[in-house]
Amino acid sequence: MSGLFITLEGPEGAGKTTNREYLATCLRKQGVEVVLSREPGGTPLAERIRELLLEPGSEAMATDTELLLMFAARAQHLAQVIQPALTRGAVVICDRFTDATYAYQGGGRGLPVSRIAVLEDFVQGALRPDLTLIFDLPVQVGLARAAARGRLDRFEQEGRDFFEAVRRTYLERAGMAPERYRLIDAAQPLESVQRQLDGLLPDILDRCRG
Ligand code: Z5A
Repeated sequence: MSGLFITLEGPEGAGKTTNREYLATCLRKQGVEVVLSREPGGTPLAERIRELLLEPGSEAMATDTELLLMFAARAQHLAQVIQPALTRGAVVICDRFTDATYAYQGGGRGLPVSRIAVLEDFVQGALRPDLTLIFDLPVQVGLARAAARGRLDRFEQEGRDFFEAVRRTYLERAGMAPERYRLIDAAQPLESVQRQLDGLLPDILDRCRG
């Protein structure tokens, strides 16, 4: 038996956290076992790595350090949570995964795609998400939502160009593999975003049963 691996992606303030619960509730109503998680994080050890990554510190973090910490947290998360859940046939919904590495460390920080791809193969083997929902919205809308929450983390302190590159990278990746990606217009009011998710449910349920 093997489950279904769904990842939620998008720039800041796109509504992934808000909508992952909604999606999980819809699937659970249909009798599906859902495991909800997030990256970086998802296990106690990976959550400690997350703190290192998000906390604005006095020492600047080297770009390669950031990349390696993302994949260190991912290796732990895969071993402890994602792989076991998929093996027993559950649906895993993960708030960010390796597309975020391509978008933030690749697009945002400018690291070569080839370096990320090497680590992706090393840490994940052949595992890739079955379906990736990209919550897309204009950068300034997402940043305004994030700013309204108060204190900014280490990534949220980046400038507009960084987040434009992040968004562009997500859209480019979605364009290269349309069978895996679904774009959600996340600038719409919440009810409209959830209607878009409702529209994806039949396909997701088919994939669960397939
Ligand atoms: N990162 C990385 O660089 N490389 C990697 O490989 C990975 C991650 C895996 C994780 O922080 C950071 O790590 C992230 C990328 C980096 N960068 N940052 N910052 P995080 O998990 O805290 O950050 P996030 O994933 O961007 O979460 P977020 O900013 O909270 O965005 P969100 O989860 O998409 O949005 P939300 O929390 O659901 O909603 C934000 C606010 O908008 C909230 O007040 C909502 O009530 C509101 N909202 C949501 N939807 C709507 C709609 N439709 N209308 C109006 N208001 C809305």
